Amino acid sequence: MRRCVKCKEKASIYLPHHRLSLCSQHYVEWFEERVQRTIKQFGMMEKRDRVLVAVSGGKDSLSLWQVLHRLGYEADGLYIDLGIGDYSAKSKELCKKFSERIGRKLHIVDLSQELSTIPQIKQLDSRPACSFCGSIKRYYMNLYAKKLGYTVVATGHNLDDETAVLLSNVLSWNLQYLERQTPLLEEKDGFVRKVKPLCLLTERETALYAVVTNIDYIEEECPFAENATSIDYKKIMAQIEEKSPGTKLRFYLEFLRKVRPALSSGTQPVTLKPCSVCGEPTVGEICSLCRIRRKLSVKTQNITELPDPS
Ligand code: Q46
Ligand code: ZN
Ligand code: ZN
Repeated sequence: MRRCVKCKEKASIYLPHHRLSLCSQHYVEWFEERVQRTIKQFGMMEKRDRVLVAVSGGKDSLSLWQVLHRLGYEADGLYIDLGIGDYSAKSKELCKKFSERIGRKLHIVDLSQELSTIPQIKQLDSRPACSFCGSIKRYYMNLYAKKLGYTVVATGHNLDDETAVLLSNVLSWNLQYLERQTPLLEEKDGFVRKVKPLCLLTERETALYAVVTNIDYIEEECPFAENATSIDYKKIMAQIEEKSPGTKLRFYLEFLRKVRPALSSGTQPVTLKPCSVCGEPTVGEICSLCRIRRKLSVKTQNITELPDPS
């Protein structure tokens, strides 16, 4: 029988890549300390910062919100209602309930009012929903963080998310994306600082934390997620991790330690300028969100210009 390394009681959790056995109570302590250490290690934020946590109703973002709150950070939530049927309705309710539970404010952005819902945009965009949904979410997170006076945006990306993206970027040698892959993006050119305090914790570890601390989170996946290529990369990484525990953590940390610094000194920094339509930072003339908005308005015009069937 495995025993908790802290209290010697029966362990309920074993973390193979740390060779660590813990009881539930000490697991929660370990998890929260690891988040705090990650924040310190990368200089992500200070207690004086105002933090906006991007919450989706899933285990990662709600766990992150809870940990930051327990660690004493001034952390509120931002939920973007993407209008994806029951999935959005249910996840919004869970976020509201959770914000009441921890007594912190939840800001809600309704995409149907701001732009259009993800399923509606999907009808006129041939790309996988996740590719434009991701940039829409980043746009509104940044915009609302600035509007509401937050100094940091925190997202619940975990080690599995980070290594899946890293593997995909390495396989295509996308140097520009690799250079931007970091758990801390400093405030710059109209972007609020962005941090990923769960980047050294696996999906399984976050799920355990959510279960042990009774977080009510949405278990269903977004209906568009099944087409996401990142799922395949996650599966590959999981197979390697199974055979050789610790690979994911090593892959990610060694990239940050050895490869990324060399990349940032060798690549040309991307120049950003204000979008000529909305003024938000972008690499081109018009930002991706305004291009979607333009497509939507063309479509609406076409609909209104159709002859009256009567
Ligand atoms: S919400 Fe949006 Fe995700 Fe759904 S459409 Fe893809 S990116 S999967 S985290
Ligand atoms: Zn214990
Ligand atoms: Zn724009």
